[in-house]
Amino acid sequence: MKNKDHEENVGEIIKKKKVAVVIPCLNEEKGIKKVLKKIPPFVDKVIVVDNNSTDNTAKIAKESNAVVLFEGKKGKGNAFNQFMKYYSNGFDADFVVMLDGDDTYDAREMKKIVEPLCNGSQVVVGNRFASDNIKGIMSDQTYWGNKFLTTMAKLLYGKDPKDVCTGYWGFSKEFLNKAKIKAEGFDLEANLFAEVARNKLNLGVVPINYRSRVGESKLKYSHGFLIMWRLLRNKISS
Ligand SMILES: Nc1nc2c(ncn2[C@@H]2O[C@H](COP(=O)(O)OP(=O)(O)O)[C@@H](O)[C@H]2O)c(=O)[nH]1
Ligand SMILES: [Mg+2]
Repeated sequence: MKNKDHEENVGEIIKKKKVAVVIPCLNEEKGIKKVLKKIPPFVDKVIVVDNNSTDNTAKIAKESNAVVLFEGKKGKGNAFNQFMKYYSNGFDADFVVMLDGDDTYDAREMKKIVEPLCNGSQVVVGNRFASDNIKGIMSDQTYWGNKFLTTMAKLLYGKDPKDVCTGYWGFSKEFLNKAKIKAEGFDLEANLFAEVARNKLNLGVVPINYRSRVGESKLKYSHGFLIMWRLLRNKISS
């Protein structure tokens, strides 16, 4: 009974909050269509940040009533910073959820990310390692690379993100008002985590499901070094 009351309470809180979703997207016409169909009804606004996709990503997003922001410089970090500019120029939201446009993260699970924000977490990460059959989805190299980067993040920052490279994040206003993101590309998530630590914010970790992507990944193994460097340089400069 207590749990049920709590569930209802969180549902009520979510309804009263303004929740926005940001999706960095480059040539994800197949994925974005699926993701947008799964966005839960409590979400007030969806923002897709496009980098001159050569396919129908922007068109599909606009047709679904998403705000489409344009970023000229390639990279997921640059796309996120374009959203940060939009946010600091007056776009108001209590909570912002970020996920990929490739349908690897389940938009229907978004409540799992928002719930800890309602309960006081200032940032939330979705942990893909809790997903069934994760080793069947990620190659061994990707799996162990992600494990290694997460251990490095934990050792350097004294805080355990469980999955530092996850693409499913939830942000509070406190975080969005304080975070300074220098990452231009796939070091974005490492930078987000470093900013949680630098600003001494509390981090919630929730188990999520993860599936194979639609379309082609832009991530290369060499990006592992970029992520390592981001973890190190932010630690050194903090
Ligand atoms: N706007 C924008 N989005 C990007 C860029 N690079 C990657 N993304 C998006 O960032 C998300 C994560 O990229 P993805 O290729 O799925 O990487 P992976 O999840 O690590 O395999 C996807 O939604 C991509 O479309 C970029 O240069 N610009
Ligand atoms: Mg992806």
